[in-house]
Amino acid sequence: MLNEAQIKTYQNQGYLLVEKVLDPVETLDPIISEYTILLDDLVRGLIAEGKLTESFEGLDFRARMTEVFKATGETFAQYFNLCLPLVNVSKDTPFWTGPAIFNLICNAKLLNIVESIIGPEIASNPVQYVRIKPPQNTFAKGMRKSGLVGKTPWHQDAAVLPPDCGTELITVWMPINDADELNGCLQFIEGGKEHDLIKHGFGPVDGLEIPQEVVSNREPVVVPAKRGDILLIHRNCPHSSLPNVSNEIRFSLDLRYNPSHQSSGREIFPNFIARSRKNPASELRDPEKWT
Ligand SMILES: O=C(O)CCC(=O)C(=O)O
Repeated sequence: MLNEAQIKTYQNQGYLLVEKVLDPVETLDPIISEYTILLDDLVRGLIAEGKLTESFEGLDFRARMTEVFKATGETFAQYFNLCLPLVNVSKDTPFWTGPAIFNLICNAKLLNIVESIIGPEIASNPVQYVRIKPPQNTFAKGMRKSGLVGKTPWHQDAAVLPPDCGTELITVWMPINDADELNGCLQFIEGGKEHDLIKHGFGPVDGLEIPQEVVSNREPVVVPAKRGDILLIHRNCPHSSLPNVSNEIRFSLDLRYNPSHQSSGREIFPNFIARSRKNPASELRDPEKWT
């Protein structure tokens, strides 16, 4: 659980870096293994389609993924994502809901920390994403660089939910590889409680974003995070990411939770009970049912 000082810091800043929460080998490596299998399938398919001539076998996940980005100029954002898109979903729309991701969503250490903020009845919120961000210099010309693959624009997470849903959404963001200033870690505008929902405009890339003039007079705090660390983000805390100007991918997950008596704010997708102290039998424990 978080201690009182950490909770206060979260409330004052609007975000909190909690270091060394997850065991990288036990918890994050299984995710890389799952994504390695996915990448294998992708590469096989691309070779069969003639979009790739080399399989880049023998490279680790990050290096191989980087080579595939470079060779194809495609981002495969939906292929790797754990969430369906909001529009144009068909039977064939790809997404990935493997057991390692499910186990992470239900990880007891994560849920203990989330419980410190939103209480013991916790639903996994379906607004959550995998982001595998290629180096900026591998983007093909004219490619749509949404926040799933490019720099994420300034926004508050509450802005993606209906304004009247009242959901006490909390974001748990975690790097699968270390995130730093070079490969596009997150940055924040401090003052969690002071912010109401800022009127977002429609940006060219991701749709909703806070207009530049609203944030340009505030000094953002850049927050690198290492494998195993997590970042808690209050739904009203303005944040964005830096661009990935390194030579390798930046791989992260942003999971979300809300008190389970509240609406998820995205009712078209199912959510599930990740923790219930009142009724533990209601917790979902089967990754296949989640899928
Ligand atoms: O990972 C990123 O680049 C952005 C994450 C983010 O903005 C979020 O989780 O709300």
